[in-house]
Amino acid sequence: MKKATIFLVILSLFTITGGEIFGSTISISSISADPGDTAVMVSISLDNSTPYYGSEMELQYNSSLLDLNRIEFASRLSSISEVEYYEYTTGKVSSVFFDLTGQSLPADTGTIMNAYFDVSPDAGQEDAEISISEITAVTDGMEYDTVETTSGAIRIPVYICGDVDLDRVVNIFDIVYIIQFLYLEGPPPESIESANVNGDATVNIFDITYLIGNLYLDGPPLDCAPVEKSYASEVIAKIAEGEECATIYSSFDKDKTTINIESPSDVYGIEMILESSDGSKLELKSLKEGIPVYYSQSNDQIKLGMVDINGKRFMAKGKNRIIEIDGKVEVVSILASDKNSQSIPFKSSSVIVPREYSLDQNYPNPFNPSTEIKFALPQASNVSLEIFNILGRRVTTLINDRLDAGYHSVTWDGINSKGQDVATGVYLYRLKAGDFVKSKKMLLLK
Ligand SMILES: [Ca+2]
Ligand SMILES: [Ca+2]
Repeated sequence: MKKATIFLVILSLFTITGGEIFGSTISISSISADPGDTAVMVSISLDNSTPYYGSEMELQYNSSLLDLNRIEFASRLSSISEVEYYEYTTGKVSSVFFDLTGQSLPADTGTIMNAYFDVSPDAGQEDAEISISEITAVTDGMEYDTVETTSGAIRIPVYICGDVDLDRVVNIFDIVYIIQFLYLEGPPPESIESANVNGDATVNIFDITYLIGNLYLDGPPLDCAPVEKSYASEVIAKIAEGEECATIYSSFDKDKTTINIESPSDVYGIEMILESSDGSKLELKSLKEGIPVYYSQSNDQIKLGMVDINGKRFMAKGKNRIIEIDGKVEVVSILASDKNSQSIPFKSSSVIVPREYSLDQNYPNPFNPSTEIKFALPQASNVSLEIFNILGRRVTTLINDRLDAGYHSVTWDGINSKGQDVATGVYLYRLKAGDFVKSKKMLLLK
C-alpha cells in the first residue's frame, strides 16, 4: 500500500473539521538555468503557523522542458518517520509526510524539500513553471489547513553566454557578430546579454578580446551579465593615480590623418569614435598588417574597432602608427584592451586634437626668471618659436622643428642664444607654424 494511501486511511480514522485558515503558506523558488543543465535545484518552503500532523502535496511542472531528477527532503522533516515522493504521471509528483509515532511538524518557516530537475537541451526562451496543484495539510488538531501557495519557475534564457547568433555553439561567428553589431551597423543580438561575456555592464571591445581570449588563448570563462550600455566607446578611459598611461594622437598631413598610439603594454584591441570635421565619407586603412580595422560612419561620427579575431596579432607596446584616414578627423573617445581584456588607461586630454592653430599668453607674466608658452597645432607642422627684443632683434629660438598635432608648451628661462641672462624689459615671442604666424608680448621683471 502506498504511503499516501496509508496517510489518507489514517486520516479517515479521525473526524476532521475542514477549512480552518491558520495563515500557512508554501512557496517555490525560482532560478535561471541553461538548456541541458542537470539537477537544477528548486526549493519548496513551508511556513506553517500551526503544527502539522501530515501533508500530501502534488507538484506540477512543465514536462516538455523539465524532467524530475530527484527530490530531497530537508532537515526540517528529519524527525518525521514517513517521508516519500512518487511520480504517478509525467509532469506531476506527489510528496507526502506524516508520522506514525504521533510526532508533528512544529510551526516554523523553512525549506521542507528540494526538487532537482534536468532541463531539456531543446528548451528555448521559456519559463518552466513549477506549482502546487493540490495540497492536503492536516494540523495536529486534526483539522485541514488552508494553505496559500506561490509558484516558482526554472527560467531558461534564450541565450548561452557568448552564443550571440543563437546557434548554440560559441565560436568565431559570434566574434564576427559582435564586431558587425558594434562597428559595422549590424543588428543587435537578440539577447544583448549574450554578447556581454566579460560580466561588466557594457558591450564593447573588451567583450571581443575576452571572447577571443576564451576561445583561443586559455582566457577565463565567459560570464554574461545584464547590459546597461550597448554601444562603442561611450567613455574615454580615465587614468588612475600613478598608473602608466597610453597616449593617442593624430597627425594631419597632406590630406591624410594618421592615428598613433603610444602604450605601456601590448594592445590587443582598440575601439574609437572619430569625428570628421566636414562630414565627408572617409576611407580608413589599418597600418598594422593582419589587424583589420572595422568601421562605419554616420554623419560626422565614425565608430571603429581594430582587432585580430584570431587573437594572434597585436600592437606591440611602445609607439605605433595604427590607422590612416583619407581626410581629417579628431579622436573623441577611445578604449584599448590589453591581452587580458583589461582597459589600458589613457591620458584623457591626449585624445583631443585642437581644431585650429593658437598661441596662448605666456604664464606667468610678468615673470622672473622663467615663463611657459603654450600653443596648439591642428595638424603636424614645421614650427618655429622665436623671441625678439623690443628693437626687433632675435634673442633666441626656442623651437625649430616639425611637431605633431596637439597641445605643446615650452619654457623660456630668460637666457639668450649665447647662454647669457637677458635684461629686464618687454620681449616678443613669435610662433610660425605652417601658414600660421602670431606674436605676443611678455615682460621680464628682475
Ligand atoms: Ca554561436
Ligand atoms: Ca562587457
